[in-house]
Amino acid sequence: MEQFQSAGRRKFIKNTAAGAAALTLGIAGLSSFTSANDKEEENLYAGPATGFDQKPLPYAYNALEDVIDTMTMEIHYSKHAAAYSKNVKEAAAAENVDTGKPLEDVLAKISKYTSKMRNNGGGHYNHEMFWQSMRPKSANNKPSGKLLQSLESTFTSFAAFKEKFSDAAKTRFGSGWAWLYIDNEKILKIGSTANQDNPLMDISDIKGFPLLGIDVWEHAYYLKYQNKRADYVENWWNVVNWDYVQQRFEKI
Ligand code: MN3
Repeated sequence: MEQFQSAGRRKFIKNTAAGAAALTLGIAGLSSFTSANDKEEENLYAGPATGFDQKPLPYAYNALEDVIDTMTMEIHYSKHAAAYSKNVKEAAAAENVDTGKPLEDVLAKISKYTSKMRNNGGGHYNHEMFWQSMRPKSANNKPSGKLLQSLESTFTSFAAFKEKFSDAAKTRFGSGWAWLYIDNEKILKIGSTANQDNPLMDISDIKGFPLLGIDVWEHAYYLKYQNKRADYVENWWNVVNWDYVQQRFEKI
């Protein structure tokens, strides 16, 4: 294993298929190649990595109609989010970023890039995650298993977790996101960020791996809810895809 523990070897691994596979496997896979000194490199990945292109929406524009109206979903996905993807690729071309590599690599060092990269890289990552983290409304929608246990032990109950997360979403001033994330000590935390920042960014006040985020920009809810952000947040719980959140949780 000696050879795997040098910085040179790590760089080599990151640039090969084995390195890509290690990233895709997440921490468990990556840690088998790395030493205790590599924590900084390990702690932000829970693959599969995010690309720079927009993935197809995993449901129809009208699939969340009770909670998010069709027109909002269509404009949000095909205009707002599409623009973030287009613009982050422009920024990548201008700033010599290889778009074949994970977007997470850029976000972790976003202080070294332009505000165009920060706003659009964050915007693209956040929305790619947001679409996956929702699904059509179901009754009694809640997590299960280890994720539920962890939420209950950290926040005392699932209801208390929801209340705290909702408060973060409702009180974020102006445009931004509220997050459930795991910090670098592996503790579940709730927080919010302005604009398109997220906990992966080195410039963020809250740092860690995001498990669940809600978009509280007015473009996410204004057509249906107008100024009533609290109603949007309350309804949104009905469409959270807890299976997806659980997948992210299990990979970190
Ligand atoms: Mn948005």
